[in-house]
Amino acid sequence: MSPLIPALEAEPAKPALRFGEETLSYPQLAASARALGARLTARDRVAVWATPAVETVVAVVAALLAGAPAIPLNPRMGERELAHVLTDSAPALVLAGPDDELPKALAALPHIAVDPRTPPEDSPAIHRESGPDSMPALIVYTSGTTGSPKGVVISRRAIAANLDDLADAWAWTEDDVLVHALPLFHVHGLILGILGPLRRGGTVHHLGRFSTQGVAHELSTGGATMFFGVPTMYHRLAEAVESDPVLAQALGGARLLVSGSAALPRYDHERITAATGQRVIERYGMTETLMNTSVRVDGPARPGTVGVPLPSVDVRLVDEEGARIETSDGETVGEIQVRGPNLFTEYLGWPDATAEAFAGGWFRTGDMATRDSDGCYGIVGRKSTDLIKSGGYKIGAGEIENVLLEHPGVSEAAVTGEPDPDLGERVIAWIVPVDRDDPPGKQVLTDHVAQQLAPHKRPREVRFLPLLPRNDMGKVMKKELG
Ligand code: MCA
Ligand code: AMP
Repeated sequence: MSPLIPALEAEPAKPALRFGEETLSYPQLAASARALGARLTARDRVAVWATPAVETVVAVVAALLAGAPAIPLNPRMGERELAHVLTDSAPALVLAGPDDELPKALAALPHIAVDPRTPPEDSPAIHRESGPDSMPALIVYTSGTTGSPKGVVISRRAIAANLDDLADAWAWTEDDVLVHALPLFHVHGLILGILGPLRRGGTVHHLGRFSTQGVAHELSTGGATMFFGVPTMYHRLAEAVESDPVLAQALGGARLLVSGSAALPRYDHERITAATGQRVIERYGMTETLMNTSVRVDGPARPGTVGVPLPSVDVRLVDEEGARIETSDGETVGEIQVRGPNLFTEYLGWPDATAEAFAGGWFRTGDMATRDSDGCYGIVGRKSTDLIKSGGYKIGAGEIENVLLEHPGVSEAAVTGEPDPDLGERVIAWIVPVDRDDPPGKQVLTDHVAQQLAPHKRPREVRFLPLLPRNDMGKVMKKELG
């Protein structure tokens, strides 16, 4: 098999990563990941406490070298979610930074403190990635419409094929330096944002936390050539850029600005282009499929579309009966289905859910789109009202509803997404209280959710109702809420 990160063998004398003041060169990253990798056993799953720090990258790279599937964990996950992920994925051990404080559920597992410093020369080390390309590399947890999140098993082959497709679409090379501010426990931040630059032999500068000034600084004086962000970040850049000539110049000078994880509204595209002369490129993907389409740097700009299929990805539109839509009129809407080496292997431990996700070998994304005469796809919405995208995070309504229903003051609960200029959508909880005259406090309910789930899943607003609108079958009609 060919290595996922060839530069770990070539060891160019250049920086691989920079997080704040901390920089690791390729030889340093290779040495620390090899030493840590030697302490891991192939095929034992390892949980990685995925803070935005150098330790997370060393841990993931070590697991890749050892052939141990890595499960990146959101360090802000609530108790319920963490307990679920640990039971569902049964990691053999946890990798975390030496100063990280782990919650009780994790502290009970065997644990290795990740040390990014160069190990002594005589310490045992793994020298090459081993095992077949089809081996699971990462298990990334993602929300579904109902129930708890599922572990999406992603192979090394899928990652390699997809990153090479993106390199082709974006003319991405070892000379690129990425400015990065995304979390490291999802596909966008971890695969595109970290493994992407490493596979190319390039460099990534992580800001730790997003700020418009941080992005401006890295693009203007920090040597960065590109930025990957979610639409919320671009919205904040668009808000700031009109009155900030330094930011305008920095964005204008970038080689590539890429947005994804949710739709970037045309208005934000236009504001950024007007202030900087720069166009933002959109690409479309999903945890289960990695990236499927992108606007190409060598193609037409097409703001408001997610571009054309990547070279090794087959994309089709399908109507309600499951028939392929042949027209490319920019109007006919169908579900996007995809096929290719980019697809996930399975939902960990959920064979039925895996089987249901496919139609004759095609993965059913649940995203609805049109295709125009240039072959560009335009996402128009989702099949399900039970999935919410807020700040680029996918949030399943069912998971939040289940937690709300456990509160003694809640009789019925429905969760919806409402348009929000900054977050894309914001989470709204609709509650039928047990006692209409004495409903639970709104803050009490959001705190209850925040304790069990990650902060981005907590409702921004709670609204009380005497009853939920239901159809004859008793199903809540979410479109009537609001
Ligand atoms: C949230 N907060 C609240 C409430 N809700 N506080 C009180 N009441 C509430 N109801 C808190 C948050 O915890 C946070 O706390 C603070 O308010 C600000 O929240 P917010 O503005 O939402 O977030 P932010 O911290 O400013 O971050 C915005 C962000 C972030 C940086 C855009 O949403 C983000 O990193 N998004 C990236 C998501 C992502 O990576 N998606 C990729 C998925 P505190 O201040 O304490 O932190 S992979 C994918 O989608 C596919 C593959 C793809 O195509 O990429
Ligand atoms: P996740 O499950 O977190 O990986 O989120 C995947 C979902 O994000 C997709 O199914 C789409 O609904 C959405 N998505 C990702 N990129 C885009 C984009 N550029 N435009 C619109 N929606 C997007």
